[in-house]
Amino acid sequence: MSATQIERRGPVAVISLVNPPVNGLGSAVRSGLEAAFNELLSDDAVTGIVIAGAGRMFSAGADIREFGKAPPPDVPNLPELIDWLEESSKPVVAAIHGVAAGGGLELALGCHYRIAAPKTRLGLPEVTLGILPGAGGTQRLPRVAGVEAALELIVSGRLVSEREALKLGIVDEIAHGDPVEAAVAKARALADAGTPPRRSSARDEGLAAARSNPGLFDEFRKGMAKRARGMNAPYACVRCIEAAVRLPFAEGRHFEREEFRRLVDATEAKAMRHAFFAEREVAKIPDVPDDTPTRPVETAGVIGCGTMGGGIAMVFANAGIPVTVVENDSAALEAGLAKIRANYQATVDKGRLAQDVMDRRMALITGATEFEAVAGVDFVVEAVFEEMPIKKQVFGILDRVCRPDAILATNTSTLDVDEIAGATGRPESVIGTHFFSPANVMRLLEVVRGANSSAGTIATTMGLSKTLGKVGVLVGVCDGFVGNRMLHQYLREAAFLVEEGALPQDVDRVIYEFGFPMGPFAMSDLAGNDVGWRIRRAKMADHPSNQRYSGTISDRLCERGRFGQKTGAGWYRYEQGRTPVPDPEVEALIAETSRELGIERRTISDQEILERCLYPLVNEGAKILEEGIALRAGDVDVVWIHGYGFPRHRGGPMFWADTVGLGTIAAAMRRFRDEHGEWMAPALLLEKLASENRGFKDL
Ligand code: TC6
Repeated sequence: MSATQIERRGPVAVISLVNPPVNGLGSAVRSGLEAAFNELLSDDAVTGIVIAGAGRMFSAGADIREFGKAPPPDVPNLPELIDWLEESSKPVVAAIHGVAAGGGLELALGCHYRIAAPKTRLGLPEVTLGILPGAGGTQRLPRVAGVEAALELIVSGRLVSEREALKLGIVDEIAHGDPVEAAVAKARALADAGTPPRRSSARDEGLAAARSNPGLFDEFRKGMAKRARGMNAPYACVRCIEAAVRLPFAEGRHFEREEFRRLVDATEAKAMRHAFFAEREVAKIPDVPDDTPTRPVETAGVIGCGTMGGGIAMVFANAGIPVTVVENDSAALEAGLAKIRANYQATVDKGRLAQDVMDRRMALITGATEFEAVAGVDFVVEAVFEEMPIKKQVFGILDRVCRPDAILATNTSTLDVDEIAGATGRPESVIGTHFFSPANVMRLLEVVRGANSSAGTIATTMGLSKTLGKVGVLVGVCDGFVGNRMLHQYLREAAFLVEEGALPQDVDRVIYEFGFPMGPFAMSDLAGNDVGWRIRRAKMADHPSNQRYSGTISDRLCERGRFGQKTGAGWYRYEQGRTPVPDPEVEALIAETSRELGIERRTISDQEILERCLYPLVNEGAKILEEGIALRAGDVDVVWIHGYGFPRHRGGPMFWADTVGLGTIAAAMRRFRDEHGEWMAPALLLEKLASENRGFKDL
């Protein structure tokens, strides 16, 4: 089937893009458009043209899979096609439904008039792929919607609703019936009236305000500096919009093209493309085919209404799934429900949630103090204390009271899912769902596959994660699963660096500059240092006496009540809210501890900080792949991007490791092992790939 189709409706021709699932504007579509324009622009019987998308949407833009590959000969590029279309003397109308993103919206901006269906999302998200709207988007959008709106939309990559697009002038009309029919009628009316085509490239009104406000761009750059640190694409977007104001259209388009070319093959764009595809690949599980029968999840239960349980209940309610929360007694239940209400209320107060939406969500949450209340639900998540005997007891009860086909999930972050499943007579229906805190905010969900979890249980849980708006990543059973197991390496080395000579603020600065939202010490202060303290004390007996202990300073901080932000002091002091302030008392404690441990403090370079924190983390990722705990290197990357703030523009730890070179990392790990101890020994997989000159991407 051709990638474009032409249908004549009287004197108006409708060109449909036909490239499922998202009508990506790949070479076949572009060839089809070229042939269609050739045919229709020279056909005197055609007085107007409509461009529409077949299937679910108008178009999700350029075919991302084609980036980095040479296009086949004789296929026109998208910017040229759009310019050609815009030049048409016949009216061209876009009939937009579903999504018009990236090149899809750029194509529509090349049309003379745009009609959108209700529930359409439009935008230029190229920046999220490390590139810019290189098919005229940075030149046409500011002319159509104004410079300030264009800056905000292009630099954030945000998609807007058709209503917001109408307000911004991006679409001209919202269709209440079939958008194609409305577009055909419009094209016909424009042709009949002989209205000259209104070309976005020739519009000037959107640029006028910026011309009289030359400081606008510097101001905008200042505002985005924090969010865009370490990235090139957002700045290139701004430069192009600046060029739109400064230069005639054709020169601006040329400028945009050059900037686009520089970005598209750079590591930043490759990393973000990798992240885009890895986020979608996580849903594919080799031994759980797409057609595995799943069971519908229409009702849910959550056992435990503490911080995690309450957050998980909100996740279900936010997705419109009625959820019953069970607590031990009515006091705990009331406290848990009150916390949920307060959480929603805070969002309403910030203007980010409508009161009636909050009310509807609260109405979906029912409290109970008896397990029987979840007897009829489809999916139960247990979120009680992290202690095996309690978990086993809860699962024993759930097994007894819940319907035989219900799925029983545990939110454990450290315990053995198989042992928990063993407390039931239905281990095939037991699975781990490791939510990250705050559960209603964090997008990552580690779905922990037990030895006996059935394909149906896995498929249902992975499908549910999508319904819940989460990125579900399937992982195997081991201590800490994927994320926390790797985190342990990172936190341990950060602590050692401080014992050896760095200060918390040095380590945090290096990690922040690398692109994480915060460094390990600021993060520990946010999460609460007492959490790790409790775990360390519980595991103290297991700590090998010949292995260096990383908790000394943190233990001492906790002994002084320095639990972090919540006590106003931790690794830092917190005088005004959440801003960490380096504390001489902590520095004295650190110096004293180093002395006691017999460590002579030394100057530690930023490069060493980065390598010591991140290479062992990558090394653990290699072990995780070796053991089959994660299915693919990309899955590990998705865990770290969505659960721990690993900078997306670096593609996740495994992708980043490939860009550093596995030979370099393996050599550094060998050196660390020799200097520090066996725990730093390179993983076999890392050594193997390095010796073969391959990367994780080649697995
Ligand atoms: C651009 O336009 C640059 C222009 C300048 C040029 C000079 N290309 O996300 P889903 C695949 S850059 C290729 O699950 P949804 C996706 O991998 C582009 N493939 O669907 C998946 O494949 P799988 C700017 C694409 O309904 C399948 O389609 N545009 C593309 O949840 C379904 O995708 C964007 O950044 C693509 N452009 O969400 C928009 N898009 O089944 C990117 C999707 O083999 N796309 N696929 O795994 C999206 O944000 C979303 O796909 C969506 C639909 C919101 C359009």
